[in-house]
Order: sequence, then structure tokens, then C-alpha cells
Amino acid sequence: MTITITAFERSPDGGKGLARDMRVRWALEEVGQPYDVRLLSFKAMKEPAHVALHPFGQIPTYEEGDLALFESGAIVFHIAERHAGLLPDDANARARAITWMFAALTTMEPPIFDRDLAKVLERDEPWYERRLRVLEDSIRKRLGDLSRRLGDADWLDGAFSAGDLLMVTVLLRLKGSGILDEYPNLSAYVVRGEARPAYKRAFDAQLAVFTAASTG
Ligand SMILES: N[C@@H](CCC(=O)N[C@@H](CS)C(=O)NCC(=O)O)C(=O)O
Repeated sequence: MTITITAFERSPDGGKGLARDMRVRWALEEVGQPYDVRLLSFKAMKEPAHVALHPFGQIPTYEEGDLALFESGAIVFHIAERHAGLLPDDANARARAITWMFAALTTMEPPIFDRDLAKVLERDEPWYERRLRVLEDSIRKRLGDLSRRLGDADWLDGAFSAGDLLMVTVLLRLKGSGILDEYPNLSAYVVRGEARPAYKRAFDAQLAVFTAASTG
């Protein structure tokens, strides 16, 4: 059955691979599943046809036969459950990998994403500098803890898993901020993720969409 995902017709990140369809593309590439992409404008994302698939009118979505999913974490989990390569077979190791998926999305992502949002939406507000400081302090606290846990390991718990895939996509949002560089083992962890052939294929496919929209 054909897998179809949705993505931005023109990503606001300018093709840096930060839009959340990147996680889904990467997961599909890791497990070797081909997929189609339906590109959406901001307007189309809020129209009834898309809202029927995604109640919040966002990307990504995932369709396969009569199954329609939203939420990048749930989609990556679905892919990881159905195909070998993203979750270990051992039940306890699998549960720990799933724990890292949740940690990436519910513990690490909120302050990192809020910092990006504040930089766009609150830059001109009188509280901006203080808000940025608070968010960056909380990001550093999380990165420090994560860095200690990762130590000199390649991945968070044994072999590369969906937990690493989501964690790397979350940390990538800090690229260029200088904050990640304060934690050399985390910077190296992100570079290891980016070096995976499946990541590169997913990144190139997402970038090609942005390039076509910009030149077309
Ligand atoms: N928690 C959701 C977040 C989805 C999300 O924020 N998508 C963004 C793109 S990365 C979006 O569609 N933004 C446009 C909008 O909210 O109108 C997920 O992980 O899938």
C-alpha cells in the first residue's frame, strides 16, 4: 500500500530540515519504505479536507490505505513498530527506546521550540531578553543532563533507534545557536545522526521541495 505524507509546499525554515515531516521522511528512509508527498500551502492546511486528517491543521500527516495519522512522534512510532530497524527486539530495550522518543518530544523539545518561537514572535516585546534567558537556562539544564547520560556512547541506549532519530531532529533546531557547541558529545551525536545515509536522503528530498518552490 502506498504511504503518503504531507509537507510544507514552502517551508518557513528555508530548507534547513527543521519542518517535522523531516522526522517521518527519515524514519521511512531508515526502514526502506518508499513514500509519496502531498505538498500543502498554509491556506490548504486549514481547509476542511486537511483538517479531516489533522485536527490542528498542521503537517505532517501519514496515510496508508484506510489509516490516517497525525503527530510526528506517533507516525514515527507507527513506522518503527511495523518495520525492522528503529526499535530493538528485546522487550526492555524496546521500552527504553520508546522512553527516549517521549523524552525527545516532551522533555527536550518544548524549551528548544519555544526559544525559536520567541525569537520570531516576541523579539520586539519588552520582556524578550529575559524570556530568552529563561528559555536558554532551561535548555542548558536539559542539555547538561542529556550530555551526562549520553557520555561517550554513540547513541542513547545501545544501537541507533527511533529515540535517537527524534532526539537528533529536536537538537538540530539548536544548530547555529552556539548552545549545542557547549556540549561537545551532543554536537558529535547530532553530526552522527546527520551522517546516516537515510538522514541525508530525507534531508535532500525535503530541500528539493524548498528549492523547487523558490526557483519555480
Ligand atoms: N506536535 C506536532 C507539531 C506539528 C507542527 O507544529 N507542525 C508545523 C510544521 S513543523 C506546522 O504545521 N505549522 C503550521 C501551523 O501550525 O499552522 C507534531 O510533532 O507533528
